[in-house]
Amino acid sequence: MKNNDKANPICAPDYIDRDALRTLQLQRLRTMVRHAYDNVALFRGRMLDLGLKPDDIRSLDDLPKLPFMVKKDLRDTYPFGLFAVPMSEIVRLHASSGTTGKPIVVAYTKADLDVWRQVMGRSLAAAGISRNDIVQISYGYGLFTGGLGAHDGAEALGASVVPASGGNTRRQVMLLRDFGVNAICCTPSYFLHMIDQADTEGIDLRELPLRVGVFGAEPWTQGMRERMEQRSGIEAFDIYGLSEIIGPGVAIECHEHDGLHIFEDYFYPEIIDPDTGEVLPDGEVGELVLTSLSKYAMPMIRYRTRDLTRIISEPCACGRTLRRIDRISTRSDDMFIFRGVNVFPSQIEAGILRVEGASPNYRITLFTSHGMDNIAVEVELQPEMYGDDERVEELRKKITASVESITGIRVLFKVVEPFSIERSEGKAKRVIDNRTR
Ligand code: DLL
Repeated sequence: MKNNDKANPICAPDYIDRDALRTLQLQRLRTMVRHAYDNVALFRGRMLDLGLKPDDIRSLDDLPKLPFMVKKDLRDTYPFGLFAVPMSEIVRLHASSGTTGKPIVVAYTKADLDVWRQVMGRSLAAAGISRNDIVQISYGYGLFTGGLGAHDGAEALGASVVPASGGNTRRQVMLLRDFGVNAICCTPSYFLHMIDQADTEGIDLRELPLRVGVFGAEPWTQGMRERMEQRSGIEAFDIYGLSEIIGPGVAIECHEHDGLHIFEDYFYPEIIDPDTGEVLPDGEVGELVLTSLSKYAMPMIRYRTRDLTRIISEPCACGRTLRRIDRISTRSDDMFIFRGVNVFPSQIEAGILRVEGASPNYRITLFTSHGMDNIAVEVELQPEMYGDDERVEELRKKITASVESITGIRVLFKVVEPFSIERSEGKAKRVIDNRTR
């Protein structure tokens, strides 16, 4: 059902008049800049270096004057160096493991948790979830923000929450069926795993009351959406967020599925040229920079996310006044350079899934041979094709051509046995880099 959330008071800010929104944003921004300046040494030092005082921020157009924050700032001040309130005010800590070394640590005051609960509640409402639904949360609970973030949002909506966490996929499928679950929140790769598990047990998810999936924490393509929706009968919603800013609930798709609405009353988006730091106009693709407009434990001002997208400012048919971002198909960190060509794993996924009969389970390995970079991509066979060598070879050729047409590079494809690629229960690791440099 479309726009069924308009009547829900929790969603009122999604339809705020844009002038009123800008007034609210400026007021919150000024409070945050003052709070960070007074309480975070790193931020104050950078402001002083630039000769800036909090009162110099008089309009939203002054935002680009402020210094950027980056992930390294969190690592350099590990664990608590960016906290802006005393520990007695902090009621929750989360951490994200990242790729190397120490995790980054994030913190919340009671007021911060209220904001998070609200934006996650609004997110789930935008996906058509209400107090009448049973919601299974299969993001990992713990230091990862996915589990508890989605949990609190679903509870705020008054839905019946099944806190399944990740793992034990057989039990997940059992819960989906036995509890008559209506909505599931997990990574898209984990949902694929559940679909496979259900298949193995002869359970057709399309026959269950399951109707909505809220998927995020990793990039996924339109092709992946189609596969999942077709095999499970659900409507899939893309949800975006990151620990540094709050966790899940920064942006979500509405029923139009044409970009993700950013909760701009709490998160101010900018797009910059990743090389020069210059702010780009709406519509142009670049790095997403976010400012948290109400985050007291750890204010993040002009935080460079490394995620590439563009801002869509045209009005959405759903009636929300919040601007949208395009699906985050990629992180600048995930890009690899292959023989001089920039390649994103999502391009390879898109190429594979354009081919009918290709499975969405794949793994990319980069390796060096005779001093040259090589890419090998393994794609699983659909069980029904197993043993039919002619069809398998035809599939391999089609995938090779499809990926070449998108990326411009010729990739070595290997079709492997069904279920031979390790399944993910959280964020999938799609690329293994064995190159020697
Ligand atoms: O992944 C928060 C989250 C949990 C979002 C559950 C959505 C659902 P981190 O572990 O800090 O936090 O990872 C954040 O994951 O900068 C993106 O690169 C990526 N990411 C998150 N959501 C999406 C998405 C959580 N919908 C990093 N599409 C971000 C693409 C995403 N990438």
